[in-house]
Amino acid sequence: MIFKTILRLGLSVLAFKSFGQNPIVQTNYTADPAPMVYNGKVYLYTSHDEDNSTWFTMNDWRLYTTEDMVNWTDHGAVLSYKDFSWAKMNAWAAQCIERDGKFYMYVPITDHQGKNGIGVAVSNSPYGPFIDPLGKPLIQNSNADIDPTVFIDDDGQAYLLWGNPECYYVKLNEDMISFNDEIKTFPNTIESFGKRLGEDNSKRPTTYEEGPWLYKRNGLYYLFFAAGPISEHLGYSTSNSPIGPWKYQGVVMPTEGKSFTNHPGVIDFKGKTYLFYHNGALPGGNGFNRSVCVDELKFNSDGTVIPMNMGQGVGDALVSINPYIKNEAEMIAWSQDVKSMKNDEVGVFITAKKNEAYTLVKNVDFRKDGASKFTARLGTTHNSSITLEIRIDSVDGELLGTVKVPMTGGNDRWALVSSNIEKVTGTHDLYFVFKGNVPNNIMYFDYWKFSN
Ligand code: FUB
Repeated sequence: MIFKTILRLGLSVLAFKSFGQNPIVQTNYTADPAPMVYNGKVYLYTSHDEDNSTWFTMNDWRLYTTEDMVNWTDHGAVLSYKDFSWAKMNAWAAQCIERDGKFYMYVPITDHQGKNGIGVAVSNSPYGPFIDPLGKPLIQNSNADIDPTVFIDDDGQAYLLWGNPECYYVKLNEDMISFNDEIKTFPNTIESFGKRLGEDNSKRPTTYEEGPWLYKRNGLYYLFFAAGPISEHLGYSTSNSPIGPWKYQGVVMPTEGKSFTNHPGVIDFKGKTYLFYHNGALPGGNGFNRSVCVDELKFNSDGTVIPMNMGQGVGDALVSINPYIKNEAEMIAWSQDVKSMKNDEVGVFITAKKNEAYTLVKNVDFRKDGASKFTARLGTTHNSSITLEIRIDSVDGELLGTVKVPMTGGNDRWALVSSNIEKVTGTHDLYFVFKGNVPNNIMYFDYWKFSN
């Protein structure tokens, strides 16, 4: 008993100092990260590569949220190109911004005539529903109308920037869905965006390629972008104004990670700056099956960026998880062989695809009093022995309890199951391990909660 307590104490200390986990979403392929900070939370909007894509097959935009930068809750698709009456396809890189309690999502899509354009959809909540107020593109300037980034300066002026192979910009009106100003292009000079190397650069003289992201720090404006040649790296330029003139500053992140595109998104959150990007690092990953990652972005004292490589992700959670409230099964720090899905019955839930699939929730604080009971909403279509194991600190760590999953018959039918467990106190990483000797779709899992 004493040995067990010492072991647990040691493991619970280890749980505080842990390694990060990139890519941050494993339950779907995600790309083109667009993080937004609102009311103490990060809202991460992503585009979505459909499974087994061999081209940019992308139909909707998904949302993930976190308060601790480690456990990400999946809210499923919050907008689709189908929500725009004029759109035919291509839900590519988007960005959402808040103004006066409303949320504006700028999206590139292709219309029924095959022309690209940038639409806007508006919601009263960051979770949607988002509605297209215009019924037509906000911007239809050229076929280069992709990859919008939106930024509101301290004086209240909003700017929309976008484009490949040039970067366009326009000042938005206060309503965020119209503009009076002329659309302009940043001069595509070597001084602004750096000399493009290694290929015929007569058409694309600079490194600027696509995916602009406007960001301000200590009065200096940064334009991060995906840069060429060929397989993309991330570069950046700076200016004293959000509309240039820009001065090229160099590479932020070199080309790496099994995807020929990359795409930056930068935010400040709880005292640190984070760079979101994508690669092809998940199993089955490549240039059309991409995954969003995040690492801390650091600066020199003169404001220049310290170049970085794709990293491990954020290691230490910024706050702990409270196990005594209803927690969604789709709040995940890491997972294996799990897919997230959504239906009208329960919203977003997860499906364990294979025997020994698991999810990890980091930094769960059971406090001094501890927990001795576990409750979860579950289901399976199999009537053989399907179980959910509750373990701490590693996937084969101490077993707190095993729950038998009742056969409910489908993911539209669920059972609430409670079970006594070994008492657990203190802070731990929590693993849910799904077991069953059936070929696929072992079980469904909607939410969980501990009690004492
Ligand atoms: O995701 C489709 C396209 O790939 C985006 O628009 C580009 O930024 C690149 O990431």
